[in-house]
Amino acid sequence: MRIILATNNQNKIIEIKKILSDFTNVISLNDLNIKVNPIENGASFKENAYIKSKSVFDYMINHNMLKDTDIILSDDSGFCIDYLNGEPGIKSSRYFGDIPQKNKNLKIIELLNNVNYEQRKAYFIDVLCSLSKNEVKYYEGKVMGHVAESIIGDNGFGYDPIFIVDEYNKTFAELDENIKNEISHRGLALKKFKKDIENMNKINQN
Ligand code: ITT
Repeated sequence: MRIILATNNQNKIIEIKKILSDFTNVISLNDLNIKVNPIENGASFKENAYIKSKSVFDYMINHNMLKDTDIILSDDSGFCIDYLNGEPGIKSSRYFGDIPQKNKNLKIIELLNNVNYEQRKAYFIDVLCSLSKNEVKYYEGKVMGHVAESIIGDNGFGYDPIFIVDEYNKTFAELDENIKNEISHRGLALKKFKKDIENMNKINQN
């Protein structure tokens, strides 16, 4: 069984490969020389995740590359802030347009200037779509926190330096990557995916 990661985000690939390190055959699009650029015009994380997996699925079918046991795994994720009515949400990667991530983080801090702790509530959400020739499945993970008042920490990527995770009262960018992967939206969704695969393998062995 190959698990093909349908993402162009290198940071996600690093995290997912680490979290799925028990599986030997986790492959990126680069590894297979697959070039896709799906238009994420779905109305939800779930729809966008499906669009990503399906674009790779179609590419592989068209190029005679898809094996019966292949799983195409995509991830649509987002940073949702109460005060901004859930934004950036599904627009997280294109929020404020094509500017450096650090500037996006600074703009969010500015938008929330003088906003109280309660209204700074935010969460990260991740919806995985696992697509094979036989079935499509979804797995969700969510982690609660607050928007920081400044950029804190050097680890991770994206909005990590402005997301204070409640469980640790630290930003994701301050946490060791293993801790982030243990508690993050992506880590939690992947844990469910992993369990499902392990259960399926057990059934197949019996
Ligand atoms: P693919 O569609 O190719 O997977 P993407 O970056 O466009 O890559 P998303 O559509 O899921 O992926 O965008 C989610 C954005 O939310 C992402 O670009 C980051 O800015 C942010 N994000 C998601 N997970 C994050 C995390 O764990 N830490 C920080 N920011 C994150």
